[in-house]
Amino acid sequence: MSEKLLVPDIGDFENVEVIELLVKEGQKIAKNDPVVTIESDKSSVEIPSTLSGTIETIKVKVGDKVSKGDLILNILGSNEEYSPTKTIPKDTENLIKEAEKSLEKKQEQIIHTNNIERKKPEIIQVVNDSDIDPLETSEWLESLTAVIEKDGNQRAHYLIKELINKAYMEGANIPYTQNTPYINTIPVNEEKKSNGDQNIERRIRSLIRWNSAAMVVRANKKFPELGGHIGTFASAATLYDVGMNHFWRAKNNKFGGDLIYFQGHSAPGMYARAFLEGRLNEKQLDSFRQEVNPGGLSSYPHPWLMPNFWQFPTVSMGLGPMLAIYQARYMKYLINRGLIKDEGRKVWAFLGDGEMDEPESLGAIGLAAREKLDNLIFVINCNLQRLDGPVRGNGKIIQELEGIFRGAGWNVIKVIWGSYWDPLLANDKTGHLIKVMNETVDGEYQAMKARDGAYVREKFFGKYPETKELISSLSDKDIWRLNRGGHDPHKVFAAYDKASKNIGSPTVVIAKTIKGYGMGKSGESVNTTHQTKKLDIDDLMYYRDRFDVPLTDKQVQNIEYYKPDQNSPEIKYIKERRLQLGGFIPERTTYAKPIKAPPKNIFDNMKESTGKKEMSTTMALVRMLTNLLRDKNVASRLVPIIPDEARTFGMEGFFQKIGIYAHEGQKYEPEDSAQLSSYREEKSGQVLEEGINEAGAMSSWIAAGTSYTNHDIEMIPIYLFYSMFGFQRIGDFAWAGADSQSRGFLIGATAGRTTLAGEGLQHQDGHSHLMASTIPNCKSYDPTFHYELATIFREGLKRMHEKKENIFYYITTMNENYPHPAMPTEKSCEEGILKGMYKIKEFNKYKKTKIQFLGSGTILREMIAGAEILQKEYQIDSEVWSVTSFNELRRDGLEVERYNLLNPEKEPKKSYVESCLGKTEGPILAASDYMRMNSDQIRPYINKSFYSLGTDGFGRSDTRKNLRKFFEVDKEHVVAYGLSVLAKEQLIASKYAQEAIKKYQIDTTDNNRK
Ligand SMILES: Cc1ncc(C[n+]2csc(CCOP(=O)(O)OP(=O)(O)O)c2C)c(N)n1
Ligand SMILES: [Mg+2]
Repeated sequence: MSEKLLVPDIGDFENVEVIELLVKEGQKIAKNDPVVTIESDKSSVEIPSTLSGTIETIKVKVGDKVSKGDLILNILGSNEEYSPTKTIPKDTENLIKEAEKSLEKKQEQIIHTNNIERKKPEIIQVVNDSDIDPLETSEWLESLTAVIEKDGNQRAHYLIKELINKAYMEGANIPYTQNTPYINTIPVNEEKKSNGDQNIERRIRSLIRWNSAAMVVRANKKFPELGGHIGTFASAATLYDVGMNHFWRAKNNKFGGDLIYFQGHSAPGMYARAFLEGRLNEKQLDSFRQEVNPGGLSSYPHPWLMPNFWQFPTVSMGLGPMLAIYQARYMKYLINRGLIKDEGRKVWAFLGDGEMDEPESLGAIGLAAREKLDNLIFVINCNLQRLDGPVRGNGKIIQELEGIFRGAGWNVIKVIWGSYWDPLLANDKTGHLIKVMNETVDGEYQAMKARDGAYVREKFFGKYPETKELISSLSDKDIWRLNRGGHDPHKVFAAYDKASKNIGSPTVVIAKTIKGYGMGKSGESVNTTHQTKKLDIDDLMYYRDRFDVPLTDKQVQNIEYYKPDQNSPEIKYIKERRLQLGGFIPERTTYAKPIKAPPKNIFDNMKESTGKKEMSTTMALVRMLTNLLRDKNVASRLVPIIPDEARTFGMEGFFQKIGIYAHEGQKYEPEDSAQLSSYREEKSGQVLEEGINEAGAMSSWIAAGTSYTNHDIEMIPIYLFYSMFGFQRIGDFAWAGADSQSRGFLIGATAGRTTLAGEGLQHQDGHSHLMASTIPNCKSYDPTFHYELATIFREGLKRMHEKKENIFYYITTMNENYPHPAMPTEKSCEEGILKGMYKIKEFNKYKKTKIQFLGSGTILREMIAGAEILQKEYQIDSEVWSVTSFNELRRDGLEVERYNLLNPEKEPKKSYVESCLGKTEGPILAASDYMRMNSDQIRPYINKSFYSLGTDGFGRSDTRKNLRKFFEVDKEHVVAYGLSVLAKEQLIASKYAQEAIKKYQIDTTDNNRK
């Protein structure tokens, strides 16, 4: 039976152009196969078939304008199929009225229920399954009522709080409150015991401690400028060791591996362990922070510099927490999309308590809870100190963090006190010990650990007679031994065990430690601990004795490393543990298969002229992405990432086509469900719609861009953002992404200082390319025409995802609509586009005077228009060059210049710029929609007079025309400046320039464009 396929509801658009027919008459198609692509002035979208069958007749052709309800084609389908004509609500008005009526009814009901007279509250006998003694319950409730009546709510609140605290201390599962007392979350009787050999683990830990400190001290003895940290790892050694010995599973051919974000400046500890494991040798340890010669160890975790070792750059504080959250989320995304198996892998992130002050550190914790990231564990090392002093001198960072994380919906595990405190807490019958613990602020806790047992006896236990009494039988030494939770392997083990078994929410382990633990007077718990990188002999002796490191005095004096024999129980143990856990950590490997780049002709439609049809490069990009989604190798690997701007960029068609990732699917019917671009959320959705969160979007981009190593699957992230809110906002993440060797595309959309017209100062980007140029492995391009964009994009896919080059692309696209010419047929054009410039037009009529124009982005069109005027009105010839990347041209220039200077006797090489412009006639005038510095970059590589125009200064809102006039990058300025340049070069009389300046009413005063 013949059915009609009509244009569905396409939102607010009418008369939308058909730009592609994706099917032929006689062709068999399945339901949901796209049949045509339509394009409004803002976006293009495919219309899917609503039934399967054979296409009978196609009723539209490319170029037709269609609106909702128009007939697209007839299809011969079966009767059972859903008829497309039925997909459009016939009588929307009636539907709305019906819906409104039913709402009215509901409201009436609500009002009615509200009118029901409320009874006075009375004590209700609780009768349910969990109440084993209702009588007792009612007695408790009666007592409470009596308290409220007699002493008021405050008193009742106090009593409830005391009851909860008491229940908590007895190990009861208490209801949610923001804060719990200042004691461990896991009661002693619920602590899971480690089956590790504690003695041997302590010995191993001591050696790691020693070697890690020795590495820093030796480096600084040789070169005091190198720096490094001892105190941080000293405080965190147990936190790492327990993970390494018992929890963190490495990647191997059977398992994908847990992902560990190490705290940046604890790196020496990781090297020291790798030394014992036999992965690093003494020579390498001695090259700590000396990376210029091969084999040196990076100061901090830098995958770029140690590509087989480090996985995640973390030392710029605040990035690690966000990257870890989005990594965990991305892992679930890959699982939910069926791209990797769910193997119960975890993401662990180690953070400093000072680091938690970075807005980024806490900025995404809500997302982690919302998305139920139970594959994520934060460990916050609360040594109560940062660089200058206490993290919270007058407060309690652990309690503060507990409240914040608990409030956000995290599972919080506090590890405050070590096992030596257990008997004291058990004997604290009056609750005074907990009272002192709660009352003491971090500044005091820190000061106590910088002193001794006698001080603690007086200042801490001395506060109340009850607490004084509690420790009366303990010596000062015993008191000093009362350890903090983060230094007690039993407590840490129990916490990690619980954390890794938690289901339904992310976990944060908040561990209390001592900064510079074991460093004694040289740097334990003192404000200067963070900076301590030199230890004198006495300090080293103390450190050795403190941890029983088996070194002689002489060896200590030489600051020797200590590594037991290969067959020693320690080395055997450490290796055996890692073998059990699947291999070494950290380690960076990749087994991802390349993605075959799409065929060369995939973007062929971008090589043809658009005729009179106008479109923006942003639209061209969206068209290209639509094409890519039809390529079977690429389609599933694309990860479109958008921070709430899909509609701005005309990408809303993607919502329906590939869905928005939502870990719980879509629990509601979207308001626009009848429309073609309906907001469709799905568990296996492909688009990462990040909301207004550029840092989060960038974190997702990095997670996807490093999929090839962290998940052994090559993915193609493409993050589209408002170009002004790109590098400027997330520059540090971009740097970390580069360090991580992320592969993918960053698209600075609505780019250009004068191209984004009305939005004004904070929106108009005139410098993102300069920022991009600061990142060594970032290739940035500012294309004007669709074929340039297509050439660059395909090359990017090939280089990054097929050839696996560790580079990434930054491409600006614009929102200005204009016609696009056909791609020039010269073979050199493609090479030129990729290298950074090619000749796009030549005006050669008069053969008298010539000028070279170099234009980039939309300003290239102003230059072409200016060149036309110059020929027509002034008989001046010109050559116009499209510069797709001043950054790439500069990089080439730098390399060639260096070669020529260092090879003075060899035939000099030519920079690409010189090979293009060396033999041309006339001076050069370059312009872009960015600051002059953008085009000025290539000035040194041209042996000719060079002038540039650009958009220096603050942007402001106005029309494109006015803005280009104001910033002096419109065609009139191109003409006037062009003439002036020629006059200055004495190629024409200056009166022509003067006349043009007058004619175009160019402001010659200092108009102060700031
Ligand atoms: C964004 C950023 N700002 C500043 C620093 C310099 N810095 C390195 S460590 C540190 C103090 C860290 O304190 P904390 O997070 O408590 O770590 P701890 O060493 O105490 O474990 C600072 C300020 C940095 N690495 N990154
Ligand atoms: Mg700290």
